Amino acid sequence: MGLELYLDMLSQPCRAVYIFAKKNGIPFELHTVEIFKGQHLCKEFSQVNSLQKLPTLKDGDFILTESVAILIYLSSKYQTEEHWYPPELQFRIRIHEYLGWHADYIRGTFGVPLWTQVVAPLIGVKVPEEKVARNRTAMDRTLQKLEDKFLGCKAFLISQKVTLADLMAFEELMQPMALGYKLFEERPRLAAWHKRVETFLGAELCQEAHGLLLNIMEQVANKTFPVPPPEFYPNILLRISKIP
Ligand SMILES: N[C@@H](CCC(=O)N[C@@H](CS)C(=O)NCC(=O)O)C(=O)O
Repeated sequence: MGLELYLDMLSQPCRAVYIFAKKNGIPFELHTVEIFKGQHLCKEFSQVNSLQKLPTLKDGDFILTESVAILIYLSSKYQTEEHWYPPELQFRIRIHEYLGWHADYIRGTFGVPLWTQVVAPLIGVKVPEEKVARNRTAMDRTLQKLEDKFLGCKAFLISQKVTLADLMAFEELMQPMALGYKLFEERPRLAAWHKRVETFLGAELCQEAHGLLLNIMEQVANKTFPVPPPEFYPNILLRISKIP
């Protein structure tokens, strides 16, 4: 059995893995696991990944979780172009510096609007306005740091070429953008960076990867977005309760 990827295209790290594999011509079998239908909690998927998280990679008997580990595994195993994960120590370590910061500040912040605007209302929960406003402020502050500290005057976050850091950031920012958030209105440098990443990845691949997410508001309006099953409510409520 070849490479298998368990993904939900509504998830930022899943899309990063999907785009990376597609862009680099890595063949894989896709298993779609729909989180909002609670499919990641079912017995079949739990036997693959007892952590019940996506993305998950299966390569023969080898099972791997965590998007960053998966991206590094794929880049090493398939010897993708060096710019993604450059061998030079100081570039490589800058990617990890970024990804550490990303885990603390980007992840968990830019994913919040999907929970407050889409998932919470679906299960009849109203997230207090002050939390929504606080999240918007946190996004603005984080974008400022992304622009000043990481992007600076370079073409991409780490160097003049695309790396795993750009891909992870790009996908995370897609989440609120798909819900209509204008992230770059007063940030021309970040806007230009975003355009460069999109151009590098290619419009067709971006459309393919973002299709589900970009349709989300339509799905909600048409009531075709899956209403999570009750057994998934405790996870959802826990996630929502963690919004600062
Ligand atoms: N640090 C992990 C995060 C994985 C993660 O949180 N995945 C989410 C989807 S974005 C998930 O599986 N959520 C299901 C749940 O927590 O119940 C990574 O980057 O892979």
